Amino acid sequence: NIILLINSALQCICLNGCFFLIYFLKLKESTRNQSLISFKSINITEVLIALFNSLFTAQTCNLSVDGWIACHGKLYLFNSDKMNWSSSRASCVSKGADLVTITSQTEQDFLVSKIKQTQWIGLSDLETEGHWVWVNNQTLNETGVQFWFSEGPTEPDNWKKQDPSGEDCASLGDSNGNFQSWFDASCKKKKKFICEKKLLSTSIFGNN
Ligand SMILES: *[C@@H]1O[C@H](CO)[C@@H](O)[C@H](O)[C@H]1NC(C)=O
Ligand SMILES: *[C@@H]1O[C@H](CO)[C@@H](O)[C@H](O)[C@H]1NC(C)=O
Ligand SMILES: *[C@@H]1O[C@H](CO)[C@@H](O)[C@H](O)[C@H]1NC(C)=O
Ligand SMILES: *[C@@H]1O[C@H](CO)[C@@H](O)[C@H](O)[C@H]1NC(C)=O
Ligand SMILES: *[C@@H]1O[C@H](CO)[C@@H](O)[C@H](O)[C@H]1NC(C)=O
Ligand SMILES: [Ca+2]
Ligand SMILES: [Ca+2]
Repeated sequence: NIILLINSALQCICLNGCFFLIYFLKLKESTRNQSLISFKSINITEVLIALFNSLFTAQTCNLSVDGWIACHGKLYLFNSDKMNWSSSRASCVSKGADLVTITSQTEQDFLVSKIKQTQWIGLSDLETEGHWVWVNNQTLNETGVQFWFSEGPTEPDNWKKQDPSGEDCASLGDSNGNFQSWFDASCKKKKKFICEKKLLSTSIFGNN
């Protein structure tokens, strides 16, 4: 895990215009000039913080860590296996993650830019029909953003023609190429899915 992290940090440094190299060169230069900063004063904690900051603030959001894409302090995995919603969630959990929660326009735009097919997200109304809850138990009111399909027949519609038990799981995109919006679908359907985990909690302080 640490090696992956260092790898991604190095990748990040390069993509960020080698700010770090500059940082070190400046440091060396100032040592030569006998300024206040001496080589002794390098604080490894601060160096690490700077590394991770550069990883977080990466604007490209396409830095890959062992298949996971780093973006604003989170890691996303776009799974190409197709599973039903609960198996998709279990697969994410087995990787120390969970299905993705979408909590901002920025996050929605990032995910939309990455997909070419419908994907399960971590939103369902399995417990109470019509009451949509994220896998972290946050409601749509709490997160303050929602991107249900609203052109033509609006979603969620709990459509019962295919599955009489209705539609209790949410996907980003449908099979008709509407990747900008959310749709409710039968939880039994097999779809690709997106996992999400926090970068810091798993990589630095993590249990694995
Ligand atoms: C290194 O930097 C951290 C964060 O700024 C600080 O808490 C810590 O005391 C510093 N350590 C040393 C040895 O200066
Ligand atoms: C990252 O994404 C940007 C725009 O989406 C693209 O121009 C760039 O080539 C990508 N970089 C890598 C390393 O994939
Ligand atoms: C969400 O709620 C369920 C049941 O109420 C609980 O088992 C679970 O631990 C909660 N999850 C989180 C992330 O709080
Ligand atoms: C969300 O907020 C709206 C408007 O404030 C309210 O009518 C609705 O009952 C709330 N829904 C939930 C699930 O709390
Ligand atoms: C999801 O798929 C798993 C594995 O194939 C199966 O055991 C489970 O019953 C399915 N659940 C639903 C709701 O379709
Ligand atoms: Ca439903
Ligand atoms: Ca629907």
